[in-house]
Amino acid sequence: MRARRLSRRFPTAAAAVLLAVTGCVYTASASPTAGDQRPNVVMILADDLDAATTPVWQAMPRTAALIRDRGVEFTDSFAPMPICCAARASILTGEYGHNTGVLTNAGEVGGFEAFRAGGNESHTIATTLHDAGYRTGMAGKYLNGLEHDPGHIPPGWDDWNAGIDNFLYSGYNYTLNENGTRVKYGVAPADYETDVIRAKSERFITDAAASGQPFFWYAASTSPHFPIPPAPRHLPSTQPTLAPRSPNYQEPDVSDKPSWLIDTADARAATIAATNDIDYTNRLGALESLDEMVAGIVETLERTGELDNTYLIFTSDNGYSLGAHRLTQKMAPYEESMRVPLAISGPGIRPGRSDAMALSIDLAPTLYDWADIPVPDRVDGRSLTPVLSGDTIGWRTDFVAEYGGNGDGRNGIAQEQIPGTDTPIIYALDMPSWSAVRDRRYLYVRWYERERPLDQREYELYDLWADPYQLTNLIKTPQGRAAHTDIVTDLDHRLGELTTCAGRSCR
Ligand SMILES: [Ca+2]
Ligand SMILES: [Ca+2]
Repeated sequence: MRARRLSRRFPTAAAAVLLAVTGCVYTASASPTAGDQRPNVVMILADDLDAATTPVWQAMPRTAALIRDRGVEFTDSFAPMPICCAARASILTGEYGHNTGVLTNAGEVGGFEAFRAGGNESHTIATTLHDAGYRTGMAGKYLNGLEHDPGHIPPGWDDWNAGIDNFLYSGYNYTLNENGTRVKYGVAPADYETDVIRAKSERFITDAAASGQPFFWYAASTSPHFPIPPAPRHLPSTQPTLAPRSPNYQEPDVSDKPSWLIDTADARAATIAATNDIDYTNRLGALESLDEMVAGIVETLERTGELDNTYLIFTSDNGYSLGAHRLTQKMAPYEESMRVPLAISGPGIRPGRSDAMALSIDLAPTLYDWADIPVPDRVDGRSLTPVLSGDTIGWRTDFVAEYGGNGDGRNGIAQEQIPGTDTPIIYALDMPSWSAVRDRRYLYVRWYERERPLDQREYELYDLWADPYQLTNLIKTPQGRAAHTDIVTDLDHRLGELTTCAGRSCR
């Protein structure tokens, strides 16, 4: 298998010699055998855990020690579709939102139903690995909107434990579809969501290890997504903590921002003042059980003798704004929404850090590479395996990011109730749709993609070298636009290319 992986990277005489010497070429098979030595994969997905403001590794010291320090930490990892459902759709398929058709959580370009209607369920990481002989399983959050068809079990999953109502976000009182049986959890400490997912993770790994079949496990707690509280055992130690006051916290001058943000800035600032620090405190507390879950998973892999043959991924579906630019939640093209933690450890990976641009669409092809499955043409992402071994030659230097907005003509100032809560009623402010291109130096955003004709869009340009906190949109004024004509022309052209890319043309 090692030889095969090398051969993909060095399709030369050297690989042929290696193959001749080892005689080891793995052929993917739909009928697993006890001698199947392909590596296992465990992917642990946090929900709304940003990498820009929250000190993730300090908050999760076990995860830092057990995955990050044993593997590669990606310091420039991004969620190009920075909202739960769109992000998860891209993780499951390795495709950008314009190709999955899922650009937000609900509506015609969002949610589980858009994902299924677009035919995506026939080619996910689950179907691909399952068809290649892997035992596959998941527990936790699948895609927003699954509650509309709670009995549905997507193809490819051997062990299915998905939340089928929005109580999952509260950590209690939720129902899981456990392989066709609806199991309601209550409000006892033992019902706490992250702990239940931990137990299911440990059971799956134990059973799969005993079977000798290579496995893929997807642990998807909603922690630290609002409003999940800390586990009961962590409540006493969860002390009120102020969210970090980054230079863009409650950005005083938003006159450079698009009109929807200017129009709602006061209401947004008031919301942040009322909720942000409480939210941050809860998030830190909730991360403790997530950190313990990671430790439990690694211990189980060690106990079953599988750790040395298992790749571990820790990341988040999207980032989160803790008051940056007067924004809560995610969905924005700014750093807080798009930057996610990513650490990967496993066989052959030497500890280190990488500033290569890693995207959530890269996870699926990386898994396929590990499992010796050819990456399908339709996949937009790139396998991270060269980067994981230190080879970044020819790696991407830009990507497209996309958000579908609420899409109902409300011009981005609509309010929605946060799922999983009844009292108090807390509202989150949505925003219009956008497309953006992000390269090493610039962020270029086109707003109102679905709400307005092209000649009425609004634009932003940030020079991240000079303005890492995105405080000054360089093209808000006519003078600014005149001074940046060339770079805008280039970035606008690139945006046009990437918003219509597919498969190889995205890579
Ligand atoms: Ca999320
Ligand atoms: Ca500003």
